[in-house]
Amino acid sequence: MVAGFEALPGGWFWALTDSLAKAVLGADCRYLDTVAIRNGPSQAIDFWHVDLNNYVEFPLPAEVPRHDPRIRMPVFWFSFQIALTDLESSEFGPTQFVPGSHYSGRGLPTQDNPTFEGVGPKEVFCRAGDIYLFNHQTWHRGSPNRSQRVRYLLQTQFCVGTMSQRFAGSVQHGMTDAMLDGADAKLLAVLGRKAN
Ligand SMILES: O=C(O)CCC(=O)C(=O)O
Repeated sequence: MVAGFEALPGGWFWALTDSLAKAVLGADCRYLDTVAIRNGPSQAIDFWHVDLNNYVEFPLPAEVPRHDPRIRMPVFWFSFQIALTDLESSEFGPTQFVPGSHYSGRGLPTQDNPTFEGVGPKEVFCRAGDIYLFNHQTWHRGSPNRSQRVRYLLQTQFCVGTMSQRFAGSVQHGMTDAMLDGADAKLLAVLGRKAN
């Protein structure tokens, strides 16, 4: 776990993530946590999954093939991933997603090259400093790091305000008063320290 709060008030990282998170989740969103992912050679979170132990938020019965594409699926929480090392080709272990799979209403049908409506995994190639957002309901994984380079990513998560209690037991921000010194009302609100 990386606390990192001392870098937040007024910093570029905070300004970027706070404004983007509010655009996706609404003004009442809450910051959850920031973790670092470090994958040495041949390491990865390489099993296909949706997050929270494959928790499908909008499951469908077998006879309903998928969610209606005209619906904009609600997003309750999501991650930013910020590459700290280049992930410019497959050997470096880019994150993989199965596009559209958050509309499936199902968990992973297979670990072997899963597809949704004929579309297979796509990789996110990026350079250190690039940032991408993803919905945890989309089938995803970190592909195996087949290089000798260590792969570093920063992952920062936000959720809608009404869901913040869902994570209260697992996310321990552990902020001291000194770390919050000078935090403005906006920052306190998104940390759940004060009503909006
Ligand atoms: O390492 C990655 O790019 C994916 C991480 C991941 O799947 C996760 O945090 O749930």
